[in-house]
Amino acid sequence: MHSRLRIIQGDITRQQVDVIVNAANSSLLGGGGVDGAIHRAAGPALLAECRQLAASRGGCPTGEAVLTGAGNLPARAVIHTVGPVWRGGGQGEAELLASAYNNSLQLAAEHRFATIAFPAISTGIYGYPKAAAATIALRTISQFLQQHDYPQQVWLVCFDEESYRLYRQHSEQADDGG
Ligand code: AR6
Repeated sequence: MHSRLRIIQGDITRQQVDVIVNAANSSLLGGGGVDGAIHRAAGPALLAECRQLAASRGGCPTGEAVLTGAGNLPARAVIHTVGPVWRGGGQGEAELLASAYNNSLQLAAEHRFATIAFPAISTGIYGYPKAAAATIALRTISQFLQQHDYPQQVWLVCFDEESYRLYRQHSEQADDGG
């Protein structure tokens, strides 16, 4: 695993980083899971900004990412990305999940954010198998870090113990060349 990548367990809304990533949906108008938690913690200013973006650009396609302010969150900004809904793996899900990570990292690099925190995109309501998603997240982030100076630190924030253990396990396998 890349030395600028860290895996932690916790609540992404509480992380003291420059920017946190939201696992949003294409409407950008909020939802459950981490999206709901981020909107609750950020307050109404975030939803107002998302509504404006939704109206001006018609939301956010799967695999892409948009930037907003962070309302009451400790972070300075939020990147909203849309992961794929799992439909069995034959609908381009892996490429779309990698794009969600890549486009979020690209946006963070463009804005020179030093630190960014990601949730495990698509692994909740969207049903992406956690182990497969962990492999893609770790590989995509590591490759990006090899090629870019920004962001300087990436945190993968696992909400539950099971995800945390799985991500740790996969990062160790990657270190072993597996
Ligand atoms: N901090 C970190 N991770 C969290 C938190 C939190 N506070 N809360 C949940 N997770 P999900 P998706 C984890 O369902 O699968 C929404 O309705 C959770 O355990 O939030 O991409 C959107 O509007 C899981 O591992 O996102 C979309 O409609 C991971 O975050 C849809 O859900 C992602 O789970 C997106 O589904």
